[in-house]
Amino acid sequence: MSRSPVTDLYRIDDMLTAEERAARDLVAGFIDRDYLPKVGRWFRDGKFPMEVVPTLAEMGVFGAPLPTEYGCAGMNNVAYGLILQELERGDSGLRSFASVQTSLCMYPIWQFGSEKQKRRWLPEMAKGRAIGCFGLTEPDFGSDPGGMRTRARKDGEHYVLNGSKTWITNGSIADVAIVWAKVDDGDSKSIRGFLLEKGMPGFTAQDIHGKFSLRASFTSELSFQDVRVPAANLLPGVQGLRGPLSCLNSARAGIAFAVTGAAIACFEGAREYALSRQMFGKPIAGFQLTQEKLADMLQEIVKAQLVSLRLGRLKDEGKVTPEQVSLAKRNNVKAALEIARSARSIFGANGITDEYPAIRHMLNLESVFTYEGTHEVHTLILGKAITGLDAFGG
Ligand code: TGC
Ligand code: FAD
Repeated sequence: MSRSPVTDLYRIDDMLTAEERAARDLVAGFIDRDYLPKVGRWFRDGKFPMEVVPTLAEMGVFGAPLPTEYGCAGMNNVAYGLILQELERGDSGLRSFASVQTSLCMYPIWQFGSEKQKRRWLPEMAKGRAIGCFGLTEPDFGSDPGGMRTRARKDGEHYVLNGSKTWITNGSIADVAIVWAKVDDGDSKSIRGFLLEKGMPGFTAQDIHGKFSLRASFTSELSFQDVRVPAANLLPGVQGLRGPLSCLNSARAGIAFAVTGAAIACFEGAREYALSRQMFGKPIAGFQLTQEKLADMLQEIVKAQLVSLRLGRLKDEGKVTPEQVSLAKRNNVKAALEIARSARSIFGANGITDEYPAIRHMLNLESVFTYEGTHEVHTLILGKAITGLDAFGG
């Protein structure tokens, strides 16, 4: 699914439709022309470049797989995955922005929202005029979100929210936050989703600083102190942990596609460098040990591409299962992280600078390994599917 004959050894491109290739190539052109020349500065400055948002919207990135009746592009999941691959070839921060907007914010509004909520938010979000975030993780409940402490108490025509969320992508720049909270109605403590709007009294967001990863992305803490949320802002269509976990299925499938973009950027950069860097009187690409690294990288890229393409097709046929998503996220992120580390070594000392892409991708992929379900959580999801035994806790 790469445009280069070297990374598309298996001619996977031939398995794509003309529309899928066109969606990918449009975004690839933007990344090469407008994003990659500047990403080093954005990463150093620790800021997400808001100026790229209108262009992403014009290319149909936000809400790409959602229906056209809400102003979205109505693409299939393979085309959407390929777009994410190109965004991540730019930087994981850029892809994260699109994943959160689409899979974690627009998707739940579309899947579980009222018609009024859909009409209000989806067209604006597709145009990039409204930004969304997704608040599930809490300081003491990351891998185990079912234990969350954030509470929503019914009070007449409102719910009153108290609690906090952390590690929330786009938190400080979001116009709307999907916040998952336990509704405390005496006996019933079901998890529900709420649409919190920027500026609601008692709702604040603070950026997290000191990150070495996902620097070109805003990551925030959210705090709720007696936030009065109209009952009309409750997502009516779902309750229980199933709600947020359904959104994660969609985002995790996107990540499986996306990380191949980071892997390709590392592989291509390392190959080019190895061909030009001379040591012991010849290009380092001519040493067998370097060739082994490049062969391992290419082999993993080909496998990851095949896994994600099959996953996308299953999703488009409505046949995908959470276990299939876990396998793809687990395999492809680990492969991409190992490729980035190996590419970094080919660049030698130069590889620790941001003049070359490997270390930035490597650092970003450390977050991707942890978010959207850690590598270990996906191991246990597969372990449960294989054995029927739940090894999570208790
Ligand atoms: P468990 O008892 O297994 O399930 C509770 C209910 O949820 C249902 N369910 C699912 N539904 C849809 N999709 C899935 N993948 C589902 N997995 C489970 C299940 O059927 C049950 O439904 P019901 O109706 O019977 O109640 O739940 P558990 O508490 O044992 O937890 C299971 C576990 C550990 C796998 C889950 O909690 C988990 O996935 N933890 C990881 C948390 C996580 O991934 N957080 C991500 C936060 S968002 C983020 O990282 C964004 S990063 C930014 C970016 O993407 O760029
Ligand atoms: P913990 O759950 O404390 O895990 C720590 C370690 O223990 C991990 O290695 C884990 O695999 C392991 N572990 C935990 N339980 C088990 C077990 N049962 N068996 C074996 N090992 C176990 N969250 C959101 O809600 N919205 C966002 O937009 C968002 N964006 C993020 C952006 C970034 C840059 C990062 C880094 C995180 C983001 N997250 C977001 C949070 C992310 O989803 C969590 O970090 C993740 O779910 C893991 O939770 P934790 O960090 O609390 O780790």
